[in-house]
Amino acid sequence: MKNLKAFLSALGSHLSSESILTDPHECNAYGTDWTRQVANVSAVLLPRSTDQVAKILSLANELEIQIVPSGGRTGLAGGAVASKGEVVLSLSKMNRIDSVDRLSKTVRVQSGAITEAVHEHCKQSGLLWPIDLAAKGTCEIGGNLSTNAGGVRVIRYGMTRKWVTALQVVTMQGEIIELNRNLEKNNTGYDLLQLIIGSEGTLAVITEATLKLTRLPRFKNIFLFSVTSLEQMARLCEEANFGPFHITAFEFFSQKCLHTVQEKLKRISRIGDTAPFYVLMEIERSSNDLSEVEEWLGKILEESLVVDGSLAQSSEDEKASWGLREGITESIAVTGPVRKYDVAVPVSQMVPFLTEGQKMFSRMNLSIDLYLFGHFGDGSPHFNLVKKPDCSMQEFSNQCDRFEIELFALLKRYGGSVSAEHGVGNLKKHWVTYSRTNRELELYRSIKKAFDPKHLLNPGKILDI
Ligand code: 2HG
Ligand code: ZN
Repeated sequence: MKNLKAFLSALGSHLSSESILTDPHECNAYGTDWTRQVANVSAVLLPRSTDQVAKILSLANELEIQIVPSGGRTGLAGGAVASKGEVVLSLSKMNRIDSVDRLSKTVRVQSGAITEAVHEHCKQSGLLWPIDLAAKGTCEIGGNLSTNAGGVRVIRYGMTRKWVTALQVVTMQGEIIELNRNLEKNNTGYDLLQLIIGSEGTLAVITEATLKLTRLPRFKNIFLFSVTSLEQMARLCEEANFGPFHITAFEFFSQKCLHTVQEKLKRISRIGDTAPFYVLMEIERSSNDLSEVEEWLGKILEESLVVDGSLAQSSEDEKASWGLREGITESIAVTGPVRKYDVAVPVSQMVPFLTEGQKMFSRMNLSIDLYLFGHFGDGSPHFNLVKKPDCSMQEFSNQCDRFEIELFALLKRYGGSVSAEHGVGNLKKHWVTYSRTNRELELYRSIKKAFDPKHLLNPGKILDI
């Protein structure tokens, strides 16, 4: 990359030598994410402070160096991929977590803090940052914010953007900006904090955030259900909406997903595995008295709203139940090459959409396996296509492309979105027009230009400029 040498040597007086990596093997590990795209990274920078980030960005802007911000790199849309010789700016060393402010129920953290570490920290004060996803042990707060991550509790708490009261960001010109001053109410015009959240590192680099917290649920229970059909699943969900509790997760998976988690990860289900679909439902209650919940479960079983249903009796049971749902991505990853679709439709359209999607898949007669799972209660299913051993890589890729066209056409008819929670990255950008109008995209370009006129920050993500 042009000017790279000059850039790194200028940085030498601001960053220690351990904060600058140039060994290609070491660097490339920072240039990919869970999409496993091939990385091509010129250098990796590991700043320890916001001032260092500001220095890096202002120098990069001056010397026209392309920068890819990076967190835990667990993304599934290629938002943190550096494949064109960019310099990766990793926030991982900036992982400070301040003490919890119990009065305002907030905590200030740096971007590189691991999501699960933030959970553990807040738990000691009886509080929760309610963004919870299978990657929580590895993903970082900066990545959660940049992608407006979803996860398994959106049905109760919403997406990441609801749980932030302030951000510190650095622009490509190296300005440090504090957004929103930790105010719960700040009704003074455009909300730049919300603009940055979900912008996938294309507008500015998030260095710190004040996260909004809520009380830890007092009593939680986890059910596993098996159902005969999607219709039955929808009836169960509707019934649960009016049960004597709050639903905190309503997740589903197909029999194929269950069998794969059982086989590849040796996870055990306490209900049978012969039904076509399964539901993991988590609920929250304010009282310790389980009788109302047991009565509700009795009614569900009696009215045959499910094939089988079971309430976890111990924390091991609970962990085992979540292990089935949260192990799906990992078990699929060890099964074979995979193409992922993370789409959204109105919750009321989940049954017809998924029914048509499955029929379409069968009709196409592909030599691919379909794994269907996701967040039923949020209207956000995941279609994972996995290569069969006897299908060549080229054939797999062609067949996925054919399926993709049909899936997105169906999605369009249902007024859905091509990305529910994983973001656009470099994988979904060609389909953005299915979810956004041309006028919206024109405005996107103007916004990008206002922040980063030279197109140096996370180039080729969300949009080609
Ligand atoms: C989940 O819901 C994640 O577990 C990953 O969003 C989905 O692997 C996937 O397709
Ligand atoms: Zn998901």
